[in-house]
Amino acid sequence: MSGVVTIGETMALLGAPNVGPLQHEHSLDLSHGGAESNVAVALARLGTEVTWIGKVGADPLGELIVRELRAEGVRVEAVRDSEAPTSLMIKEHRTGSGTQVYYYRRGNAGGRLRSDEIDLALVRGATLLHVTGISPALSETMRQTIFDAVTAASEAGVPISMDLNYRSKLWTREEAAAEYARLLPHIDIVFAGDDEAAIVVGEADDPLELAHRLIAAGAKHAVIKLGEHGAVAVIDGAEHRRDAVPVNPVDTVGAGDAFVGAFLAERLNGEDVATCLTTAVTAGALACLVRGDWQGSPRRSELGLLGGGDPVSR
Ligand code: KDG
Repeated sequence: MSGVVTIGETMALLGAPNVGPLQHEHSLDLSHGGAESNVAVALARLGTEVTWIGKVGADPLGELIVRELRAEGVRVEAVRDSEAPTSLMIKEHRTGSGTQVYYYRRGNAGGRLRSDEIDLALVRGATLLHVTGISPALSETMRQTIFDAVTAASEAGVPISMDLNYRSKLWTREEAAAEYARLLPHIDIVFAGDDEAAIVVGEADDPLELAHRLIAAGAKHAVIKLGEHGAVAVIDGAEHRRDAVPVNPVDTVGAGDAFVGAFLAERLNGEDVATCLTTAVTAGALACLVRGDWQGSPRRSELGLLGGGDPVSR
């Protein structure tokens, strides 16, 4: 068994250290980010074995991604692309809580991963395959790669989780809806924001209705992430609701990935749905407190940090 396997693009990330217009920043913090590798870090920090598969440029930013993910305990299967660079993402914090993301990724290495470059035996031997709706938006090549991996996992009886992760800068709602509809029948557990679920199943006042509709569209189970309003889930036909853990966020980008990683870690540990949701909203809240896509994702020992008690630990 290769533990959880996830496939996707990870970019170098330049984050503004201060609140304010990006054009007045004189230096930026260098790190990395990518929805799938953020989930991988969240899983690894909670003790789940996980492999990230992706393509990076044969350049220092690609090396940074590989090295930092390995340092987080993620097994990395990275293809190096000598013909295209590693992608870049820049984050501006124009207000204290809002984040603006700029991508420099079109045609770059991350979207050029072909299925014949992936060891599909890793996918077939996984405890779970995790994919997102970002990869199919990157290129036709990546769309096919994800579909091939999903098909291989499906045929091998490996459960698949998918976060819809709609990115309006990459494709239209119509394009996304068609691809989500193609993938959903293979998906064991789908994660989506309420706005993302609506792309494929239409608007609904009650998020539980969205979860039921995602299941009607083919997924076995569905979890709707509602940010500061918590989350709802329909698992094995049963409905669940969970409030958020209130925090003052400084950067919400990546919080959904911390949520997904935590939910999956608990589910793979055999925990009940209430525990999965509690750990997930806690991880999401902790992730929001730190600038960076994954740095705030909690280790197991940190899950109680928001529970009150003595603010100083020594
Ligand atoms: O979910 C966080 C991601 O949005 C971020 O890490 C970068 O993968 C990314 C994307 O496409 O936005």
